[in-house]
Amino acid sequence: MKVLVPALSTSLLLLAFIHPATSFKAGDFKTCSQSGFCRRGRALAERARENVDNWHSPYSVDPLSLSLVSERASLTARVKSELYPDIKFSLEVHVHEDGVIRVRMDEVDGLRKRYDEAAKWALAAEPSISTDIQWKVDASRARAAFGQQREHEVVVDFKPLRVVLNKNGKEQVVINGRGLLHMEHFRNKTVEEPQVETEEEGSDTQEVLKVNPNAWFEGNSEDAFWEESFGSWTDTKPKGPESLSLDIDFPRHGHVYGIPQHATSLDLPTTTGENPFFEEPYRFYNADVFEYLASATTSLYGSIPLMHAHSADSTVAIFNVVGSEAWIDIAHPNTHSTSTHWISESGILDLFILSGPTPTDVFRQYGGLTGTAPLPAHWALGYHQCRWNYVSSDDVRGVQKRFDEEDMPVDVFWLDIEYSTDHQYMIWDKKNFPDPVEMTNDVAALGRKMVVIVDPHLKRVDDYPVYKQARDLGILVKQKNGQDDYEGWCWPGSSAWVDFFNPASWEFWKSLFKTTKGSSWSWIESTEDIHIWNDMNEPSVFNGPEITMPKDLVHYGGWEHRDIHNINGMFLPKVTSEGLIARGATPKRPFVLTRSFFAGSQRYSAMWTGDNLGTWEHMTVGIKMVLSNGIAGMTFAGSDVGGFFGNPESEMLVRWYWVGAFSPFFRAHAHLDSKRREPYLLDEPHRSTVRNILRLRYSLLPVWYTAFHETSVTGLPILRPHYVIFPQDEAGFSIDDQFYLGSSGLLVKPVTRPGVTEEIVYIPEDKVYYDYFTYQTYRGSPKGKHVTVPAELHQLPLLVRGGSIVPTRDRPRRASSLMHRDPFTLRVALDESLTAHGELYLDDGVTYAHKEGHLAWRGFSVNNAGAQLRLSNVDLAAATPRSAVEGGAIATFDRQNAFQRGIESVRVERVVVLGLPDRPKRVVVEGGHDLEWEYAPGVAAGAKKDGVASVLTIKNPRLGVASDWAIQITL
Ligand code: NBV
Repeated sequence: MKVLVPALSTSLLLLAFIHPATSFKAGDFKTCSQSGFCRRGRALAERARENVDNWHSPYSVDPLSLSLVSERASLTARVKSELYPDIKFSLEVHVHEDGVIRVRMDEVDGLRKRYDEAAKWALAAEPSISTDIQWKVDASRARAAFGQQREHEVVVDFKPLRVVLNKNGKEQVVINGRGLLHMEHFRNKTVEEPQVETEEEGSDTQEVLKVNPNAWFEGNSEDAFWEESFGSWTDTKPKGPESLSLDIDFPRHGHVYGIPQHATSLDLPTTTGENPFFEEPYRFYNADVFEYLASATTSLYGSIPLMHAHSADSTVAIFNVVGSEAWIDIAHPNTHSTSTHWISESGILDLFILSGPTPTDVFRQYGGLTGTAPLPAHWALGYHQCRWNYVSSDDVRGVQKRFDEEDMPVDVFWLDIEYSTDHQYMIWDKKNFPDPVEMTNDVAALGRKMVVIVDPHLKRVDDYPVYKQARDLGILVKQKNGQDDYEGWCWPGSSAWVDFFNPASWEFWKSLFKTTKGSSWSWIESTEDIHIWNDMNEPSVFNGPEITMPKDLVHYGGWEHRDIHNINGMFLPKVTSEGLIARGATPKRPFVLTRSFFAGSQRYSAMWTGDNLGTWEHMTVGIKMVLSNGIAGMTFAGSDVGGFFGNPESEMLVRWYWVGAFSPFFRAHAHLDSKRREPYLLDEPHRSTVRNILRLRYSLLPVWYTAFHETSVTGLPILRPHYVIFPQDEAGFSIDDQFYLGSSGLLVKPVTRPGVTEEIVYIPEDKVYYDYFTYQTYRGSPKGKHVTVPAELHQLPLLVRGGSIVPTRDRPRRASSLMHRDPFTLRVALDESLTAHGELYLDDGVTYAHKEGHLAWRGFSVNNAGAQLRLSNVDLAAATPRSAVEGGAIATFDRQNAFQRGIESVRVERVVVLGLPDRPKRVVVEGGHDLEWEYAPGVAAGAKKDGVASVLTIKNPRLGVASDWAIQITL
């Protein structure tokens, strides 16, 4: 193995001299008070608070303008502001078939147009507006009831304008209830000089300052209307003020979650009100934050404006589709209600109210709007080994060799930016990577893949074909004059960026990934085993304000960067993944990892939490961030194992592997300056522990894949926080350090502190749970219970919920692709009534044949018929074909599909039944032979006391994993 230094020197130099930050600097990014529109928004809220008795919203609906669209639950109306009687606003309220309400408001016939395309990019499809819901209108309001029992009702109050979601007559979501709605209208810059009038009174001459009559609402100054400076930067604001302030309250919900990405707890802490936890509002402004803080409301790399509001009675959500910079204040007027204030810089109001009423309903509704994460390639769920950088093709080969020598499973090797010549992505640095295709083939020969980085900044040199073509096509982001290409500074030096809002860029970008020669340049020095990592797509611009693009740059359609900043990052992975799908003769599932994202990004890519630090705090908050991203759709998520920056000591690294093994996306990564820390470099016993962790991940791949299948259909997150599974258990509402893995029944509590030997796990229900490794039982209680579980470094608190059946593949393999024909073990964790249920989803893991029904989806159940337990394996795909794939495309399911035929010989090799009350008398295959088994007596599922559970092991029952059968256990 050669260890090369030369390729790194450029980046080290750039890092030292160009990257603007050397550690997190608060001054690099704006606070609310440094951002004009946020300042104005917060000041408005402050005036309302100070003037609460006289405060009213100046906005009202003109009842005469009301129009109801026949046959559709749509209402449109004119809205007026008493502040500016000549300015017109439009309002639309639609009720969708699935219990979602859409509220849109825009300025009509204004001097300019507000950006109105955020939803176009976020939504997977245009929602269906209900046709069987009627609006009822009287002089003061319009209302429409919906839901199975018409228990929900949306009310539009006319004066002042309020939109309310009621359930059983009680307010759940109130928009503009506190009168903070303010859509700043477009105006001309001719600022009136403050006028001074001279009045004669008696003999004295008095000077009276004419007070702005709207000052009670708007304030008296035109604060940062037309220009704003930050550091050495000046943001020219050619459109003037156009921000939107909006209060959204949840009078019956004491907990709010979501609005990723921020490094905070899942249950979002307050930013205003009495004793706010944070002083700054949550900020959305996708940013490359160097060494971000482990607890802060500052922006990070992605923005998803989805917020869940939760109580023991119901869950609702709001999805405020805004693509510009935005800030959100949260307060709890009391323990059972939440007030929020959203302040965004530009764009129309386009707000979805998701009526729930359960978390599962909210996930279905949000998945219906923005789509679900599609089923990924199976290999993408394996272990990914990354570092900045593996410096040569021989380095890659050497790392692969070491994994194999140490019998450590791994699926993917990654290449960071140094594989490229002068950071011209897709152009190999031939000195160090002389044989990229052969290198990839050497990796692929052992059943593995490569992921290679492609950043969005293009080196501005004519001999870089990607740049040259983009420039010649005229698809680069433009300067504020709208004509000239924008030039910024990034890894390659002087750089340009493709404007992916321009449809002409899409085919161009997609065609780059063709591995065969065509009419234009494409990456022929790559193979279909290479997948893509998109970094720096916030976009990161080293010499730009807040390390990104100036807001007054111009994108396709004449929109300013300000309007679309938070959406921008979503396009690179979108178009890249489409390119990967299209590159071969047979479409294959792409893997793209993105750092920046917006609502809907889950349709195209996995994400990771960026440049975390190798600290316990970052390990801890990474789990919370993955949970939070997951509830907002970005469920294929993880954080860098080991921490990007720093050199974690062995204990921390091992704990981080436990965390990673229970993250949907499992990748170790390290900064250029860090010491090599591949797991085979660890000393014993840590090396063996990590080997076992990796093997555990691989043996649980059937569980992960089944969970990904479920998420692709339902939108439920892979990692499920407590409130999602136990929505009525108040004690679980703030828990974000333990979680369930899909519907598998596995409950995980990773250890994220040093020196721990045991950990307290919360069991939220009156059920028996089993230690996954030792079969020790832990009984909950109706009110929930904390139990102490061993958690030394080689151990993980991993419990199986009684009533679950967990399918695993326990043969250690060096890569997941070698497991496809491996037999299964079923771990049956009986509940007190001696029943259990589990699922297993399988398909080829690579192509889209599953969408044509080439799949196996099995349901395992134990039913208790008195003296006999019956473990059955049934076909769920045949029973509910429409739920078998994302989008419900399969109408009838062919049990003889090619995939099923291909796995006819794949067996269940072992069944382990935990918690039987007694040694069985007989174990037989229904209608067939006696089975070989052994029994270790122990604690029964229904026993009062805890101990090691009884274990029945059925050996090699020789039953097909995808065929119908039943095993009878006679007690
Ligand atoms: O491409 C280099 C790194 C990458 O390793 C990391 O994962 C990204 O988050 N990249 C950021 C740019 C440099 C950061 C200092």
